[in-house]
Amino acid sequence: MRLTKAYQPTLKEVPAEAQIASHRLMLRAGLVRQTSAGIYAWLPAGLRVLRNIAQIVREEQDAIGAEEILMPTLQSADLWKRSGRYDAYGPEMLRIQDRHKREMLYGPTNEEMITDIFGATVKSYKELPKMLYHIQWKFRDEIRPRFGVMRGREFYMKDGYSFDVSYEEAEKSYYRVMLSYLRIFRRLGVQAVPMAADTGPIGGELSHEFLVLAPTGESGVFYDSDWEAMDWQDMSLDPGKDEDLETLKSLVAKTYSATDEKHDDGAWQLIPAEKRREGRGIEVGHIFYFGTKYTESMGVEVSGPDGTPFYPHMGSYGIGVSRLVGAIIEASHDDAGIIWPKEVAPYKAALLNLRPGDEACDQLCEEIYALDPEAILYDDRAERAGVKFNDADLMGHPWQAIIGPRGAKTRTIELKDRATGERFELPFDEAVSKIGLR
Ligand code: 5CA
Repeated sequence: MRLTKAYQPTLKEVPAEAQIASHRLMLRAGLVRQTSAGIYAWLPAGLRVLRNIAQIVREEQDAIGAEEILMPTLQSADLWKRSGRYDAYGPEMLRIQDRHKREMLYGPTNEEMITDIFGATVKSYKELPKMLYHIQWKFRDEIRPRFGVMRGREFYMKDGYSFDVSYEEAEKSYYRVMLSYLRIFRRLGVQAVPMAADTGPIGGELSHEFLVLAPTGESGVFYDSDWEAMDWQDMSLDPGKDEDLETLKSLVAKTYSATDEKHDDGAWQLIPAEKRREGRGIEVGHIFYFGTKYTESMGVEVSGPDGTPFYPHMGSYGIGVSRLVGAIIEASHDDAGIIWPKEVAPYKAALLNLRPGDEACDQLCEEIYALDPEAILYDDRAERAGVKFNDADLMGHPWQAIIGPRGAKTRTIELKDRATGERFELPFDEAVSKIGLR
């Protein structure tokens, strides 16, 4: 994308209402605009990041055999009356009436809807297990929306649902999703730790939250440093193998982690002092096993091997996709701006033409840009070099390719690694392959 053509409204002033770094940076870098309290429009660069995150979530969910669907945002109140949650959910639910005076609502989550769809279409134990997910906008009328997309009213969530024949099978689904989540967060370039959690209005017995470690997080967290060492991509745990799921379960059971709500000082004292880590975290995911809570209350049965009907065991699994945009920035920024992890960055590189109009500079820039116009943000504006450097740092692309008249003559490209600040002077071929353009 050429910056002279792009809609990339960066702000010079720090917006007064933004209290935390990610909110300020998202507004300054032109990723989002607030349209009303807790509701945001996603602008091109922000939308790219949102989509990149959703795509990683999708790939890793598909890899454990989950199937993607898309349920609507609007739901009938009748569904929620069947489960008994229509009244229980309270003022956080946005209730709507259609022209026929039928009660509707903007979905805050989809347990009821998926249970209803499942019940109408799945009749036998032979069709189990099933794991379905969607990535869809949710609405919760939060009493105090704040911190930008971090606690919004309308937000983008991946929510998945599993159906199994028994507790034992449902527990496997649960740990399968946990493994998928740990891989997702790793790919997103953030350190996320699962922590035993309360179940709140979703209900159930077994639940973990995933917290991205960031100094400005809302929750206090305590964990064993072994969590930092675990590389879920390298550990080659196979979500299809029961023994690997057992391994994960025992790792989780023996490696301490807790939010301040659940912190246990006795267990904490047993960890060697040099391995104790205290900090803050942002809840980016939450998984639940709640057994037959919804299948029973909504009367959804399937027939078992001997023909006797039974209630399938369920779990539900959420990831805050839009919240993650803020959480990643909280975990990865400096005074100059955002530092995007490679897999989520809106562009692989910013290409800074320091002398637009200079023939050699223009030509070399065009040549680089042509390699992959989708992956490069080409700063071709007639602006001072300082302005371009500042904007590129603010926007946080993993690489900056800097072209000035001196380098252009010898076809040398100066690269700056945004994360480390390291600079490289490289010939054309080496430079473009380092950025990942070839
Ligand atoms: N039905 C379950 C799992 S699918 C559920 O709704 N769980 S949840 O309430 O914990 O939400 C899942 C995730 O959505 C949270 O971990 C959080 O990352 C994100 N989330 C929840 N509320 C908000 C909000 N107001 N703004 C942004 N993200 C949110």
